Amino acid sequence: MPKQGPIVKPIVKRYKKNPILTKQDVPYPVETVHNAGVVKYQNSYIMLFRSHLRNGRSIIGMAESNDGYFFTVRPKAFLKPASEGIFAEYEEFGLEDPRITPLDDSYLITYSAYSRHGVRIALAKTKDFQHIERIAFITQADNRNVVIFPQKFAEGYVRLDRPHTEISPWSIWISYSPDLVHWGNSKVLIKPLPYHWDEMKIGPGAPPIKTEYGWLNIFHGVFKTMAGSVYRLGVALHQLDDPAKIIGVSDEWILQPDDLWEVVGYVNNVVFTCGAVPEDDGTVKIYWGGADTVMCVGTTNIKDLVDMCMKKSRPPL
Ligand code: BMA
Repeated sequence: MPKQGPIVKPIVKRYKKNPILTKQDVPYPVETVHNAGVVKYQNSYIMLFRSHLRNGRSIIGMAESNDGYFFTVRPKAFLKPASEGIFAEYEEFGLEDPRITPLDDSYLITYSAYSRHGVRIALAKTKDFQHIERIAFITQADNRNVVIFPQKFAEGYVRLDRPHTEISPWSIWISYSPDLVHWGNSKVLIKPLPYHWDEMKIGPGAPPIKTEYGWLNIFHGVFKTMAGSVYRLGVALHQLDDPAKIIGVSDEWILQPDDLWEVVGYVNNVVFTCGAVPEDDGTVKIYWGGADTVMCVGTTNIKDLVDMCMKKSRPPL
């Protein structure tokens, strides 16, 4: 028998019955179920997940749960590319990676819209997860992974986003808006760190979570290897009254592909989050897509994530 190595306690405790949602659970034909936004709505958990169709393009489905672990998928897709107007033109190649932010009496949904013009972010709104209203495109091409903070600040609405340029590739920026449609005053907050697990790209993941210590920002980071790229999750803490100020960025990742369905799938070696749900007992459920193929969940303590940001921080820029 091989000798047992040291037992290292994982930061994120994986749910034993992962994956929690796969294409077999979807009552219409899809090839994947992944990168879902999740939020608490009334007494249930709502999950908006991405699925590849057999033409390689994506649509968004919806599932509901009483406990955050066992989800039932609605019989019909929640959002498909629009068929007319400006939305049809920019959604032609599909909809990806939805994030949900509760704000006032509505839920804001940001998703990636793909078309021959590139990828950009659309904003939609729902009050009841039955009716959805498309509002506007809120980025230009090649700026995605937009997560909106769930409150209005003195400076207006605030979001984290991820523009990309050759000189400063794939970094996390902050932008402000008076009305959720027009965004500006952008500045860069966190960049990939050379020869670090996130050296190739970083981008916002789950919409920020308010804690007494600051805003928790669970993001993804990418490392390029000879066998392709590895997507992992990291965490940063932003100041409560001014989220442009970083308190700390954990030097270490909090989750990496380990389970078979995270290591092998539609895209190998990917854990990618679009949503996390804080609970009253100080824990948080983090939801992630495994290998762009299935949905998984795990729990961790908010205080443990905060400590990782404060005790061993890497430079944000
Ligand atoms: C990113 C996005 C995600 C995807 C990830 C890994 O660029 O496209 O939707 O999960 O790549 O393939």
